[in-house]
Amino acid sequence: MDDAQAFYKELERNHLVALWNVSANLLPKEPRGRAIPYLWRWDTLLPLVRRGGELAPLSRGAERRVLGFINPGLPTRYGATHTLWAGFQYLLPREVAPAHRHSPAAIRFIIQGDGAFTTVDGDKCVMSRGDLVLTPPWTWHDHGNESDEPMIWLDGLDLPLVAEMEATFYEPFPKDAQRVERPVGDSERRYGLGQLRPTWERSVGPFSPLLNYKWAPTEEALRRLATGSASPYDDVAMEYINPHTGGPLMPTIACWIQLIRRGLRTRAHRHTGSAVYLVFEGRGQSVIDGQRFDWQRGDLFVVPTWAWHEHASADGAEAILFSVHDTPVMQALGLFREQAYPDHDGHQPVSRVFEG
Ligand code: 1HN
Repeated sequence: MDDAQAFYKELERNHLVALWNVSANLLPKEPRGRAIPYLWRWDTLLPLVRRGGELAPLSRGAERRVLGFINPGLPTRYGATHTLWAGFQYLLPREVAPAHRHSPAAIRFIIQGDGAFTTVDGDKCVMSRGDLVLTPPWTWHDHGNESDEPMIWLDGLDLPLVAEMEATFYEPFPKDAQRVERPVGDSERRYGLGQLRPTWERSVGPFSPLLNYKWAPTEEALRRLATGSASPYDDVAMEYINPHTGGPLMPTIACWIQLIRRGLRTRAHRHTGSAVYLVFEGRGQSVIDGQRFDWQRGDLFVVPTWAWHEHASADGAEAILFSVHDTPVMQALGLFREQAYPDHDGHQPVSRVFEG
């Protein structure tokens, strides 16, 4: 063994590294995400969700019937992207998913059904298709289904990020369901119209005090905005806001609702931060890093960090996308960057079509 080899061996034994050997890995020219663009089809998901309903009863220890999306580039991370958990949750008529709380933040976006609820710190939020319900960190939450139909919703959590920060806490509630201690939909009563807020209320932490963003006003806002010009990269895209600040819903999670108008094709851009998209209505396609993903109602796809992406609705059809983003983290840490696709009028050449 020559001197140099002996030196590097000794470094290893002492848990040291020579920066000059690894600096290219530590400082790549630009982010090299391991998460890959991917899509899961509703037609594949629905039968699996239903089989879960037949096979897996809810109990303490198995408190949620959720199929989680695992990014194939990150098989051990339990996330749809490196920062975001996404899953489809299934709740049968008269079932209760027992109350608990945790430090990861969660959102639910209702895909199917009408008449289940989530109680968040004693505030009963009634859920119907298109509603967005928040459970900020460390709030007690249980779900119940008082309707005669199974409910399906998208869960989005900052779980992989919080795990990486080694800040995960969890606690079960002593009973299955919380007592409803306030008028049903209390946060909607106080904040639900969006353009006004009670003068005497102060924000409690950096979380939105509105816990249920109902579909009707969401769609109305989208339709109003759709009558004029919109974003070249996202068309008619709106962010759900914290009524105290006008900022994102939570420090780690932003949510968007987005209309891609009939026959419209956006330009490509890329930015730091990853996102999970649910196709709420319609059909279309996205090109992500040169790969085309054709999608329709109920499909879910992911855009990893720093990936070029552009969206289009199918000929003759509009599309509505709901999405969950980690961009507030990038913004808060001064790491947000954005770049427009420079060539071909802002459109990527398509080199592959996703088959799944
Ligand atoms: C969770 O608590 C819920 O409360 C849903 O409905 C999905 C995924 C990972 C960890 C906790 C819920 C979850 C979760």
